Amino acid sequence: VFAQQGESISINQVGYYTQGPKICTVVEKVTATEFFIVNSITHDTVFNGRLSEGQVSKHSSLHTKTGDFSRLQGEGRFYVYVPGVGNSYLFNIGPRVLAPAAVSVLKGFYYQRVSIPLDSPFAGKWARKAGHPDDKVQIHPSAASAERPAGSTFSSSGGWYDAGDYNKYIVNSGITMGTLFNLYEDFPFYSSATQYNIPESFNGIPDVLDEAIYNLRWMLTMQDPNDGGVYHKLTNASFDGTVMPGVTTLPRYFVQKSTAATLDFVAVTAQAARILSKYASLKALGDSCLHAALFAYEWAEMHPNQVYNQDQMNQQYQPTISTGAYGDQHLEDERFWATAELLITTQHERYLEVIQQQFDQAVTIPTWSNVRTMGVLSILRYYPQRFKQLNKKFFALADQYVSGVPGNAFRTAMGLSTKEFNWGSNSNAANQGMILVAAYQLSGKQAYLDAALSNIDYLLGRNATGYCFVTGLGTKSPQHPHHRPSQADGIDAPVPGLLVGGPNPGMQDKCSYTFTEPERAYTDQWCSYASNEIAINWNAPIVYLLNAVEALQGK
Ligand code: 9MR
Repeated sequence: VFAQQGESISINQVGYYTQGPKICTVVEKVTATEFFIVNSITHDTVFNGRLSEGQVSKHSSLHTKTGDFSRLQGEGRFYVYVPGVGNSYLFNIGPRVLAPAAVSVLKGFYYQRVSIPLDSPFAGKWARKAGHPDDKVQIHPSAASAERPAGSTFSSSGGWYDAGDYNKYIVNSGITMGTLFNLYEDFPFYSSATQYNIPESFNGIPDVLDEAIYNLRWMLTMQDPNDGGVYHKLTNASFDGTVMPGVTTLPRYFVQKSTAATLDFVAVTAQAARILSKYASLKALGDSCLHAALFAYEWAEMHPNQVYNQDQMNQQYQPTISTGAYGDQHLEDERFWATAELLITTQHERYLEVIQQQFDQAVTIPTWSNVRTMGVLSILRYYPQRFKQLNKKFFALADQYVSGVPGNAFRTAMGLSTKEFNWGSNSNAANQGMILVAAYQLSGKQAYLDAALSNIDYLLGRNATGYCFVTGLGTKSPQHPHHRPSQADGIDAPVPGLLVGGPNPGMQDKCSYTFTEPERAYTDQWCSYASNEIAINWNAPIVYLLNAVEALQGK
């Protein structure tokens, strides 16, 4: 009876807040009408409840029933028992139940650091040598200028590896940094009080900023000091093999400048400038960030439409580059975000003219290619009442997410539309959570926070795959992420604290998937870069979300 089974009952495998909503999902066509919550140590049945009517999920053929045990407020470790089905995995109930998970996902960034060794006091068994030094990066012919001819080399050390590969992409760094900075700006007190055991802990600066600064210093080196433009990426010509960081010594290149990268860079450095200036020891860096932002903005004004088109570039220049493109034809959203951050940091109202034109556009989920909502979030943070139209558009999106929860087979905001199940779908769930937290902060309405928590439940196991999608957390989590260090390090457990991409019916990697329906198209295999890779822009919103809800518990 007490055997652990798990598979047919989906739960948040980490845990539920004592005072929060608590839901489990039976993922099977069952006749059972009741469920029980059992204490895993005493085996006392501490709660019994009725299962909902069965339903078929919108995004697969799965039949589900829902059990709501929100009224159970005891603390401890429990499992769900459903007669005729079995037991769920174990989960906790407690007041700060997500704190370790919140720490773990931020620590995930530390493990992505490129040019310094990860020492065992911080990295534990995943300690490793420094990765790519990137001290002699070549100007690719596509990026050549009179001052910086092709083949000339410059240092561009540090930063985070983007994902399971070993390249560094400004566009994707942009949204990632903005998201981490948002955590700091929304919860400065919590951020200052929370430590993650990184080398800079105890230096008087919040760890989340220390971590972000490691990447910020790299980003600054991606700006051409001669004209202010920013290189789109720093990359190998083609992806490295499955080796540890720092093993390969193939040439690394700065490729052509792009408007998207430059505007993302503006947004990040402008936001950094106002944050860092609060700390005496960071004031100098903050000043440099502001200068860099203004210089980059000038470049972007002079080059409003320099799209990064890798295929076109490859027809013109050698060596051809086959790594992640992060190409983006639509630059109005980058312009909006960059200008919004400049407005807030400098208070120059002339920036307002640029962004005001977009205030009545629909607010959408942030992605690396559409960062407009990053600007919206910052504006709402600093001017919560000033632009009514923008508020209206913002809440329209948050309300949509809330309204989707009751009908969803897993009672999550994730899954309003099947389109959300795309490459990196888990970042959609996390970014929706970030929007919902902001809606809660602005309105004080509990429904937004509850919906945000529902997406945490989704990411940590209450979903159609039964996986807790963060490495190292829960009972059943990815063991074979498409993450070169995890695959090459000879350690069984993958590097912890990393959110995998998640269900993606596109299945572009051509791995063999057991299930192919939108919400189930996930496979825990190394080959699956389209569903099982990790990436900094996916980790950042779960860092935001888990830390935000922890911060709100303390209130
Ligand atoms: O996250 C990116 C996704 O939106 C794209 O559809 C996909 C294909 O272009 O690329 C993803 O980003 C990858 C990047 O190109 C290279 N590093 C790994 C990233 C995550 O898979």
